[in-house]
Amino acid sequence: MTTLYSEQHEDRVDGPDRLPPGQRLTEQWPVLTYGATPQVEQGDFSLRIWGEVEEEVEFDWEQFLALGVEERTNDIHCVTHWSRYDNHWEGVLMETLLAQVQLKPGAASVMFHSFGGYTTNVALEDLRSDDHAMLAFSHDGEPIAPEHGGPVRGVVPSLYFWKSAKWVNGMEILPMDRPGFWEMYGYHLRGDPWTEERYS
Ligand SMILES: Nc1nc2c(c(=O)[nH]1)N[C@H]1C(S)=C(S)[C@@H](COP(=O)(O)O)O[C@H]1N2
Ligand SMILES: [Mo]
Repeated sequence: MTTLYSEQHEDRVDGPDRLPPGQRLTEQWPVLTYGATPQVEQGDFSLRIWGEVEEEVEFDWEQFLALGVEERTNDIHCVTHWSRYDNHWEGVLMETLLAQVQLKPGAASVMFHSFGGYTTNVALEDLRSDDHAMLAFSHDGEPIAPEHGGPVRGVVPSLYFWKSAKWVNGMEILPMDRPGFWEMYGYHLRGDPWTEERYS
């Protein structure tokens, strides 16, 4: 009985349905930042959405929260082979954010911009088909720590975690995918963990 239970348990936790190929589970939450951690207070926060939109918009902290807060629990998969299960996030869904602008007909992709200069691109189709994608301000019941991207970070759990920009302050709508920071250094333009789109 004991053996059977633990086999089932392992299967549930580590099974191929849940852990993408080439990944290992960690209970820790590693910090992966290129460069220094920008110190961003809630009062410094603003989010601008611009580019292929009829009219650009900008939200401060209060306005951002007033758009509507949702909760999601999901797994994150870093291209450096660690995965972490059951991250509980609170934030504003991408769907809600994108509904704040009228996209021009040619809109195809979003470049996330961060305090400190980091960028990463995600196709609109991938953002829209991920109903967990959001800009989050809390993780496992706590405000997101500065080293993990607080006050506000992207969470796009259907793609490798480098697509989840920390310290987000802008979403630039593009007519086509353009490589962001890591993508320019050879990371994949899309980054699907299930088909191991690690590098291009
Ligand atoms: N602004 C910014 N966002 C970033 C990064 C970064 O260096 N700067 N690193 C990316 C990478 S490579 C990963 S794996 C995750 C790591 O997030 P964590 O440090 O919270 O684990 O953030 C992503 N978002
Ligand atoms: Mo990463």
